[in-house]
Amino acid sequence: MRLISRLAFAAFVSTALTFAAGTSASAQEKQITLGFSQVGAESAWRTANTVSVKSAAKDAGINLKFSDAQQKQENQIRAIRSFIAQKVNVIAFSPVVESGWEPVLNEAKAAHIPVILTDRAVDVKDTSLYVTMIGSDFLEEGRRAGRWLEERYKNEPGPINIAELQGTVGSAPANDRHAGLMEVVKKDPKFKIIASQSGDFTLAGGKQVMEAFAKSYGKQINVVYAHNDDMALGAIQAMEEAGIKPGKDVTVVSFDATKGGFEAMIAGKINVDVECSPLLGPQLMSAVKDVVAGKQVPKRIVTNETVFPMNVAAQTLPSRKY
Ligand code: GYE
Repeated sequence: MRLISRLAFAAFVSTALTFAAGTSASAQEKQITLGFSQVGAESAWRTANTVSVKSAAKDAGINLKFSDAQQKQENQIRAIRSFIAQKVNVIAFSPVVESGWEPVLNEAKAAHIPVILTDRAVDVKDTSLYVTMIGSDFLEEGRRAGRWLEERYKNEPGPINIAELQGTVGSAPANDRHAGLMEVVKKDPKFKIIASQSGDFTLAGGKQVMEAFAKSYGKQINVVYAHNDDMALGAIQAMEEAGIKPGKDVTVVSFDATKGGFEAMIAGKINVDVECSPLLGPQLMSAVKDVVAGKQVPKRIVTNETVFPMNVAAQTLPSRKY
């Protein structure tokens, strides 16, 4: 009896060990490697996006190779080529600008590595060069801001002079946030864009451009239309230094709705913040898994977003996640 049970126990242990070894080996074989090329670290939005991608990869058990392009397209192209050489399973990237991607995307296609776009779009004729695009509808964001301005100034004769702080030249959010605003305001000639320049989505850039705008146009400016919160915060500093009261003398419209943007709304310095969510990591990881499993994914996955006028800022800030 004793001998039999000892033998049975030994057999059980050895089966269990073989089984455990077997599963861990196959789990390792199956681990997905994702190469991700990030734009840079230009804004609070971007920092939150990076955290979201890294933590979602960890949660999903995906091996992430992360590369920061410091806002330069050539660095992104180099990173993508290196991901191809490393034979990663999937490549994802947030393209700094819209144009110029065909050659490297064709290289990925030739290597049979699927590409997922996150956050920003590319301008390519052959849309089979990427599997899906996950991110916001920047054109709609621009229209939302435009509609808010229409409503805000509906009882004023104008002219309403707008100074625009654009994001990175050639980037999808800069192109589309500009186009969305134009769609709405060009219907009403009282709205005039009197100045427009890029502050590259950074606080320092926004401040510098606003200093120049304040010098050239001073009190003529009715609205500052900043393509993101960081530039709006920089512009606020420049206005205050120039003796202009942001939020009062000048209506400040911004995008992203980061905590910094909310704090400025609570302080009465940003009048409206159009939301743009950077928390794309979980959606990206589930798309990566689906693509590797050969499942069909939608060509466009749009983030759900809203608009926050300054009067809801105080009650909303505690629930903000970025
Ligand atoms: O609005 C800005 C960031 O591509 C949506 O990039 C993103 C933009 C975001 O630098 O803050």
